Amino acid sequence: MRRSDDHREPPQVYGSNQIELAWTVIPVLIVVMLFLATARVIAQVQDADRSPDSIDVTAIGHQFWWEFRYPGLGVVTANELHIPVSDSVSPTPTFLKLLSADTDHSFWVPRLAGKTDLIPNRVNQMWIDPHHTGLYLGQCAQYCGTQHALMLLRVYVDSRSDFDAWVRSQSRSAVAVALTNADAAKGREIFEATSCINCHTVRGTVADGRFGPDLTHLMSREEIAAGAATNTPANLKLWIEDPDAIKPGSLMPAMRLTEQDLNSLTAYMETLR
Ligand code: HEC
Ligand SMILES: [Cu+2]
Repeated sequence: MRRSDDHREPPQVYGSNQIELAWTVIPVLIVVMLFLATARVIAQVQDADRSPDSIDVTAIGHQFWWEFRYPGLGVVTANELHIPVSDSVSPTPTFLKLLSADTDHSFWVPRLAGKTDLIPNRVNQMWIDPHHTGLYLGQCAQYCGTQHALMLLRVYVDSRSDFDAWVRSQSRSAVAVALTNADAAKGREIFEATSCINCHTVRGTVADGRFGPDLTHLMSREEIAAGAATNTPANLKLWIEDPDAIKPGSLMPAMRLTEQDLNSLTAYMETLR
């Protein structure tokens, strides 16, 4: 209660330099620390340290499959990416350059890294650094058309020696087959006389199309059509007869071949090891 005869004002305080300095400087220091910590993490995430043993892969998204090109190693494959294992002592991360041949796709292997989109007319980059060998499953994570859901991918993380052996066999041209296997030889003739060669490459033959997967080492893959079916002779034959039976909406046409031609073509495909 105020006494009625008390007309004095209470002491007036006009700021405190000490307090103001403290509550300005301390938050500024906190922000600077957060900035430095964030910048460090961003720098680490954006660019891994390259080792002389690191490999580069160009991944190209297509409706509805993945093309993997290894510049410098002479390897072109599809849907099943092989990379060498890394370790924490001397990391050998793999660097991916992501492109698209048609529309937006997204490279997503949850156990290896977050998603990165593949955008037409744009080059995106990412790197992966797995420390355990094995098979890592992934899929396209950006809706890209009818068969977006069957645009799966497999990443095989191999030991260095397995990877080197894989590169050696993949960089070979298709072996000039056939002389021994009449059916396969017939199949090769049909293949080379049909529009298969406009869409597919088999290195060492006239086939040099790039619209569909490179078939030079087709039999080294466990699955066909980006994970739509396992790579068995029956599935291969069905695929060539009518791709829509396995993957409705795929961009490979049914070629309306005779039963005999289908058998020969399948026999030829099976020589592509
Ligand atoms: C108009 C282009 C086109 C023609 C012609 C064509 N293909 Fe394809 N082929 C494709 C495309 C695109 C794919 C990938 C489809 C997918 O996974 O969605 C494919 C996939 C394949 C596959 C599976 C490859 C893999 O690695 O999964 C085989 C095998 C194949 N084609 C064989 C043939 C044969 C044999 C012929 C000729 C009888 C032929 N193709 C004609 C476009 C074509
Ligand atoms: Cu896609």
